[in-house]
Amino acid sequence: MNQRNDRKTKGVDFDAVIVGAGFGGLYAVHKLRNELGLNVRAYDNGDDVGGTWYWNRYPGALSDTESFVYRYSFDKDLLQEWTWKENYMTQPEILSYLDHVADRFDLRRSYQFNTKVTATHFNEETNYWEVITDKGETVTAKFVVTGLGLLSATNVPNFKGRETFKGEQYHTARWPKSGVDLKGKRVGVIGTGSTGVQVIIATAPEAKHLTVFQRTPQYSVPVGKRPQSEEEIAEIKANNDEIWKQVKSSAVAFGFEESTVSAVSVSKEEQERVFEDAWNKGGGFRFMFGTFSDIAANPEANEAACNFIRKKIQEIVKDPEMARKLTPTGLYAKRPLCDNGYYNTFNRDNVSLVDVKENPIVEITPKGVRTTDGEYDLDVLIYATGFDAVDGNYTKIDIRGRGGVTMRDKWADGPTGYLGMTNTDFPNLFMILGPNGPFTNLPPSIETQVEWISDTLQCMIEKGFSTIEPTLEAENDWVATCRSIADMTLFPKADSWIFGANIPGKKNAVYFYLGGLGNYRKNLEDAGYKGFIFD
Ligand code: N01
Repeated sequence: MNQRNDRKTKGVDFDAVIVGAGFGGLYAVHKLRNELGLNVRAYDNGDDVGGTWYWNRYPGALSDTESFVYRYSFDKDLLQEWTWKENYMTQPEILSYLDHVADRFDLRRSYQFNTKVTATHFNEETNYWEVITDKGETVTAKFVVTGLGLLSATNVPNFKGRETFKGEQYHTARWPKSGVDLKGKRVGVIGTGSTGVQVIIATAPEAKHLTVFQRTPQYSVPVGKRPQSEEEIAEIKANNDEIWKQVKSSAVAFGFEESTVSAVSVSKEEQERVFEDAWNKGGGFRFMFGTFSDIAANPEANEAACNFIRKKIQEIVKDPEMARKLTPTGLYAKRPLCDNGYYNTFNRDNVSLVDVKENPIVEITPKGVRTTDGEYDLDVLIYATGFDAVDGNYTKIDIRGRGGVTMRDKWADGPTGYLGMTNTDFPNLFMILGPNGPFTNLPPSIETQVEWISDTLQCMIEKGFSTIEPTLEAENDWVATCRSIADMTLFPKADSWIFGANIPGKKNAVYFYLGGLGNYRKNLEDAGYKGFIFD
């Protein structure tokens, strides 16, 4: 990086605008304002902090990452003072953690809540971004940092007659703050992904009757939620340095050692023993990555894991027809699910399962859901139908870079992001969890990216640069790297949001760097600022 002293500083409202008040946005405010001393304005559409955990208030919402690593690691005192009760945290607990972080670092005063950023345009004359909100305000900033989350643009399938339903209907990620009374009601849930599984388990004991509309069954293993004793927590806190060192050098960053043993190198009995042990310990990522090294890469190893889970489903679910419908037949190659009694829920008398692949949904009626085999009367309909992930959060905003090029156009063939954070033609725009970033337990990846962004800004300020932008060549190379890593796994072979396959008409692309957090961090270190142009 060469020294430059003609940095343009006049007439700008803020050094940086930060969008989002989840894990990413909050940490960015802390780093940029509290540590770098920048003049920062932050926005969030919600009326308070929380991001994903602000919006996803549906019953049963739980992090599927263990409590001790579902947090920030940047502050040793914060790690010591904040505590938890169980090895997994529910949505209200995570929200209160983020609330505490916001108070502790005085982050709220930089936020304008209840405000949507609707557009942001780069002005090539000034090298500033103009940021426009739904409150009619336009501000200018040298840098824009987006912490929009991976999963914030909700997907509500365009079923015929949706607006005619006379009962209540909610997407899980737009659950009312005041809650929804499901007691004694006829409830329907569409969708059986991570969210569906959680909401189904929590709703069944409340509802008079629960009808689950399932299109594709998924493999799920027990989460293994349990109380943690004060001694266990004290031991974790005493070992934080080693824990976070391990997390940041691991692949999935879930706080366990990934296996280096191939499933196909051991006997069937040994496979069974290892799977059983992981089933009893709990955790979806632990089952997929902690048992054997090749479950997500080798079809034979994958099939061994599938068979183990299929057998468990058959053992748990008493009604054979229900068990058949719940048993997946395809690969175990989506983001792995875990649950707190999912299959057992289908042994309840008040729960029924409708296979909407066999009998597709025809329409939503004033009374409920009509499939090709009949009408299901409902009081409440819950859409656990997922998200227009990753780029869906960005293309809702009118983002324009050099020459007025829009992000929507740039990403017409699938979204891209050099190192998962930056884009050619969009100088000084940093995306936390942008396309082609790491696919892991998210807080440690978020910290990694925010720290890189903050270091980069500091470096630019010290050297007097006004813009940073990746070269197209560097961006293309990174996307090719992400593609070749993805192709070494089975993930692209299963239809899921990870490759954009869940949204009709969405381009199937590589949305993530699947090389793991340790390797991602090494890439950032090794790259230095190779592939970037500074001006
Ligand atoms: O969304 P999904 P999700 N007709 O896209 C079905 C994170 N998360 O919200 O599989 C009928 O996985 C769809 O069916 P199919 C986590 O990263 C984390 O559940 O496409 N059904 C599927 O069953 C996760 O991976 C936690 O055939 C339709 C479901 O809706 C990510 O969020 C908790 C349909 C959508 O599943 C997304 O999970 C919850 C239609 N037209 C979520 N359209 C944690 O624990 C869609 N479906 C941290």
